[in-house]
Amino acid sequence: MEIAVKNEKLKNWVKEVEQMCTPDKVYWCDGSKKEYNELMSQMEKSGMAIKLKKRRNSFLFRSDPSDVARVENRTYISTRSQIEAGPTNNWVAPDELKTTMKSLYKGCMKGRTMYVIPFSMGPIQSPIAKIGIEITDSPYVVCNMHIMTRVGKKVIRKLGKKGEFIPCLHSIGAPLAEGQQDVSWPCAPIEKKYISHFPAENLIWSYGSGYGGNALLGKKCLALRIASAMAKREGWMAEHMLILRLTSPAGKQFHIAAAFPSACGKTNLAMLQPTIEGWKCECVGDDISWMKIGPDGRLYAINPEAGFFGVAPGTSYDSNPMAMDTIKKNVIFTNCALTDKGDIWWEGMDGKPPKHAIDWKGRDWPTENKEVAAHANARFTAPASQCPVICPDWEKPEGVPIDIFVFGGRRAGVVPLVNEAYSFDHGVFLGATASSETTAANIGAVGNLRRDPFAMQPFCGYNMGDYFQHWLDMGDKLQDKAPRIFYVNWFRKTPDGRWLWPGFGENSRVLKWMCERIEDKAQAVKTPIGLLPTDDGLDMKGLNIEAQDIKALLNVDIEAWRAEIPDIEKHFAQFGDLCSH
Ligand code: GTP
Ligand code: SPV
Ligand code: MN
Repeated sequence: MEIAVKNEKLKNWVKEVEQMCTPDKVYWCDGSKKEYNELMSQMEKSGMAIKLKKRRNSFLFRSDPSDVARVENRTYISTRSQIEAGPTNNWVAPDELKTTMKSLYKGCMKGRTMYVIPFSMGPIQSPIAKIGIEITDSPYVVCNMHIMTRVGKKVIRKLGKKGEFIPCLHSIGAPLAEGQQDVSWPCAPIEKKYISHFPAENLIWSYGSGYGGNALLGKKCLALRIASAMAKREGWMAEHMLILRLTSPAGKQFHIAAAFPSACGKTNLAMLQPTIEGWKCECVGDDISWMKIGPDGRLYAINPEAGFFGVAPGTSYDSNPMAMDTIKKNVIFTNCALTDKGDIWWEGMDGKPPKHAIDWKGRDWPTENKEVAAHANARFTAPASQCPVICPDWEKPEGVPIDIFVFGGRRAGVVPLVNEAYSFDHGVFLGATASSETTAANIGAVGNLRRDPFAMQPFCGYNMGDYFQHWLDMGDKLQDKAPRIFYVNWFRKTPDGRWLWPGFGENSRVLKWMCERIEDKAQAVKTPIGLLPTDDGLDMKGLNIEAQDIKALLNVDIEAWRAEIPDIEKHFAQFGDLCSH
């Protein structure tokens, strides 16, 4: 990079890391197209990237089969005392963890280039934005960061001499000995992977994985785990939330921020195509929301990211046409299948499956034992600006004012399609007790029911009990300007396993009810769990759905809810006296 770096702290840190990791070369990223193209063609030559014949400037990567998702059991919140990390986080004391990791980092970039990536989370001129510097030995990470964040000289310029940044150190943990042949997806074995956070120093150290949130450190590590701890200290919010703008036929705008656990429908809802007449939806963000109280006392949200790292399987013109149109060009695909024509494919894509493809492990597909062609956590990395329904205000420095919070999860039973909290504090209870079946976004069992409070269980950078308190405090500050809170479940099933609700674009019917509620235009039924739509409360015009299904979707089964209580009590009991204040 030609621009001179004047920030001494940054120069010193880069030097220190260079001495510890001993790369062959150090390269400062400028964020240019040229840089992206050069790295891609380098990776194409080395066999790591496959250029797709059928999609302009798009590439397919196949990860090592051991490195396909986040690793919650190798993720650490290293606060001074364990109480500060709380019962839901893995904890090792900072000194001990640093000693362990330093011995791994020692010489770990041998035979590789060390890339320095200056990036901004949030539009550079936004008062809510933060600067990070990621050091990595993965060119795949550099290219993904180009799409997911704002990278380059403009960040160095903003940083100036004395500016603050969040140091994010990443290594795939696979040094190359003299003459050693590289593999196409180098990484370290699971027991050597560490995704570590030191909130007191705003510091991130990641080792051993090249995949997603483990490696693109601006995302979960900075924008959620470190940012949530900063937000608690400074009185703002960093949440695992999509942001969308809904415009009514009368032209009134509503801004909604919704928290669902990983792979539970944020990208889909963020790009929703309403099926009800006259309503319009625009996407501001699909995964993370940073929110501050504005001068008018309302809560304003920005999307700190610049791209989407979306779940590929299940994405189709039927389920999410706007995502399909977003990924026509300039996309990085990871762990998707490759068709004979030179395009990608995954389970749930429109039309018939190809007769033959190369699966995510690089084998001929179909395989003998009928495995899936794309990994369940296969992802696309695409620029947000390519989304046809990106909101014209998605990069507005001050953000958009939030009217509605939505929580939810994936529950086959018990939880109704929608209910509204009686108050902000009741909404905090709904968020705090949110539950969902686990998905392939984390390495581990899929389909296990667990509490995932505010969809932040894997992402809260401090004691979850203190985080609940922070939510209550924000409610007190916002008072009557606080967003109204709703809870949804798109994933209800019949006993024989059929979806009760069509979901996707039809979810607009539920959002419309929320808007009518806050405008005082819709009645609600009081139930022990919250306020539900009346029998004719949801707009069902043009939707072919059996009356008994609607009844089931809006049913509050008192006995089933009573049966939840012991688990809710157990959930809260784990915080008990542990809270750190
Ligand atoms: P992360 O990026 O992991 O944080 O996930 P996300 O919340 O953005 O997940 P995404 O929107 O990509 O959802 C992934 C899965 O949820 C896919 O299998 C979708 O088909 C499914 N899904 C999304 N919305 C709906 C819905 O309304 N109904 C049903 N039945 N499935 C849905
Ligand atoms: C999630 O798991 O919630 C994601 C994907 O958004 S990752 O960036 O890998 O965490
Ligand atoms: Mn996510």
